[in-house]
Amino acid sequence: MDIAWTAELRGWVEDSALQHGFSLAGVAPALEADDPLASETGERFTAWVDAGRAGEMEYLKRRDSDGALLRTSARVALPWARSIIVCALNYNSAGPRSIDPTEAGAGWIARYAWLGDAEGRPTDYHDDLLARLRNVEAALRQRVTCQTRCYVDTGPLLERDFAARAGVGWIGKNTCVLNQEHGSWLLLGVIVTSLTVPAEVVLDVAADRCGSCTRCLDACPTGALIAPRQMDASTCIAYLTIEKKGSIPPELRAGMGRQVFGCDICQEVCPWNRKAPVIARHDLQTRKELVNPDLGWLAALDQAGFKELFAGSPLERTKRGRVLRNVAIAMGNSGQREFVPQLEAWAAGEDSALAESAQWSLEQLQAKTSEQL
Ligand code: B12
Ligand code: SF4
Ligand code: SF4
Repeated sequence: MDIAWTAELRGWVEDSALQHGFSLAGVAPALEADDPLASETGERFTAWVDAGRAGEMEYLKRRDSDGALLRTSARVALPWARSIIVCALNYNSAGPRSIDPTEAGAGWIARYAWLGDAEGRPTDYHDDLLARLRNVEAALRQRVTCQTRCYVDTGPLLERDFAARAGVGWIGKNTCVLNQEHGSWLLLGVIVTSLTVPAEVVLDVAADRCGSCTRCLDACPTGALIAPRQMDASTCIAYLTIEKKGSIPPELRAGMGRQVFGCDICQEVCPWNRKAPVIARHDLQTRKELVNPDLGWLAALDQAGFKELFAGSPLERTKRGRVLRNVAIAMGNSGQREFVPQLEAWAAGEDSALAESAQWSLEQLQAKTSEQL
């Protein structure tokens, strides 16, 4: 017999998530692919992939044997799925924003990658959230018999869509999940379950509170937010700096500014983040050395230095070569002539994407100097 959610079980699981360190939690139904609500999302996602918006992120384009994109419904890849527990962790810190004035020559690493443990060692949110989810999952399975699977990022499902349907927050025009109290500095983890959602259990759906605001769309330096809630990920700085292999299209480089890993701009300008609470936790600290890091310091990291600083952090997966490529572009955008020797050394090197990016940056600095003469 199918085991179903009750209002009491749902309240209990949400409390359990908070006890295990999450800031918010909720439950969303995993609807059948032909349910009108799910098919609307599925059609939107399919159109997005077909329009080339996913760039080179091949994992987003995975299909089942019938040709359906896995992410169009949780039930495509996980036919037993009936509901999704969505847990969110606030990772805001008291640190500055990338749009605040700072030293010339400082780069930017996205806020979520600043996280370290109590001793200041790098932490990857995937590991941290997964450990917390597994505790909630174990507690749930002690209480009821059901099938479960935990994911942070890696599951074949649209986490933000489920977060909105679980009442965790609404999907802002910048495509991020936003909560009225916590803003959008939230990382998501999900527990897929076989627990059904009976009609009498009313689930929360967060109301859209973006109103007439368009600050995120106006602030995006590369125009990646092509319409409210629609991103061309292939031009988003987070994609270019984290996911894109090889060379970055030259026409997008100036817009990248000083971003070395990820991009926070469309969240920093959001009025809902002005009063977002700051994470106050012993086990998740801000690694201050990663806030406004000096580009020259990042450039000087050899393989061993990179490993010491980033092993176990989200930058590890992007690897040193791609991070240096981003540093080279940020140097070109900095207007700082002091970076010329480093760029010349890279331009003469063997890594073709790095050499070509460094050459581009040398030309930017040259053009800037000519302008000033
Ligand atoms: C691929 C990916 C990216 C790509 C593409 C992002 C994108 N917007 O699609 C890139 C590399 C650019 C990226 C960037 C970032 N990412 Co990312 N990313 C993912 C990943 C792995 C898949 C997202 C995906 O499927 N995108 C495809 C698009 C089409 O789907 P979607 O973003 O979910 O968009 C849905 C809504 O827009 C919705 N929608 C559109 N219109 C409407 C209208 C209504 C009424 C409704 C209800 C819904 C709706 O439909 C879409 C499909 O359902 C998820 C984890 C996961 N498994 O879901 C993390 C995830 C979305 N990323 C996350 C984060 C933190 C980031 C960054 C902040 C990192 C950084 N600082 O650089 C930036 C934020 C950029 C931004 N403005 O979104 C978090 C988001 C948390 C949050 N609060 O929203 C996630 C959930 C990871 C996690 N586990 O916490 N990311
Ligand atoms: S993360 Fe940066 S580049 Fe991407 S949509 Fe937001 S502002 Fe634009
Ligand atoms: S900046 Fe404005 S439009 Fe964009 S997500 Fe925030 S409230 Fe919504």
